[in-house]
Amino acid sequence: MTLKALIFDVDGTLADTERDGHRPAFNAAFAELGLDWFWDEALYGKLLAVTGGKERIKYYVSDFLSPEKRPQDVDQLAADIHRVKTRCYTELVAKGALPLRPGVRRLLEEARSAGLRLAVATTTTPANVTALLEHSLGAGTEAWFEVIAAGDIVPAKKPAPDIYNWALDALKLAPEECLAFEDSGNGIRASLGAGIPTVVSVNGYTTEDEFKGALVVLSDLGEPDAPCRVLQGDLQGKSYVDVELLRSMSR
Ligand code: XBP
Ligand code: MG
Repeated sequence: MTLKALIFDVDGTLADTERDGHRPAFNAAFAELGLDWFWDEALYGKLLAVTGGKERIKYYVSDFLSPEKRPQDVDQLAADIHRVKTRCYTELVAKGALPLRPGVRRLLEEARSAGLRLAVATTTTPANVTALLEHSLGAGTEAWFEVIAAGDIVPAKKPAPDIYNWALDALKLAPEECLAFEDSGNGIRASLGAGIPTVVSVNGYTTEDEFKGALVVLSDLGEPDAPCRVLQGDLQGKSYVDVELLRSMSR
């Protein structure tokens, strides 16, 4: 089938947002709400096993807090924390704290010029996607993405394929007409679960994840003057990901 659309995950793929973005935003929300919780880098790496900020908070309460320290109404508390956290996160993004990863801007611009359709499929909250695109990619660039499938619009978050199936339905495309870009084990299980061939670019939290079935696993998408490293698969002698390579991969 002919490649028609590129579907991008957000956190860890467009930008390295978890360690220095979401994590400090969660900690700022805990402090603002008077909770003595603190998620350091190592603990946060464990908590990333669960996607979705509200779900991650509940996972922390159930699996990391001793019974006597667990709050009463966890659902309400998770919602309250998450509302504050999302404000903290979008404020952090607005300060330009989270630059795009290597190759992302170049590939997006190249894809647009080549007439490929663009979409987002992410577990994160829609407001976070808007903030990241506006402040890290540039004003008005949210319009580059025909479909933004994000957060709670589907009942089951990654690794369930729901968010990718939602994006395919909205694009009215078959999975074989698309390529997905992911950073994590949860993410690729979601994209492959929807039948979409997937390119992985790992980050500090995901290098040890399982990426069985990926087209390639890379250090990042690379730049002409900053080659990426190939961790799994074959980049056909290229040192960065471009549209020509993607077209040849999706044949
Ligand atoms: C990553 C996630 C999100 C973020 C936090 O999403 O799992 O939950 O960690 O964002 P993806 P929220 O890799 O699919 O972009 O707090 O808004 O969920
Ligand atoms: Mg991700």
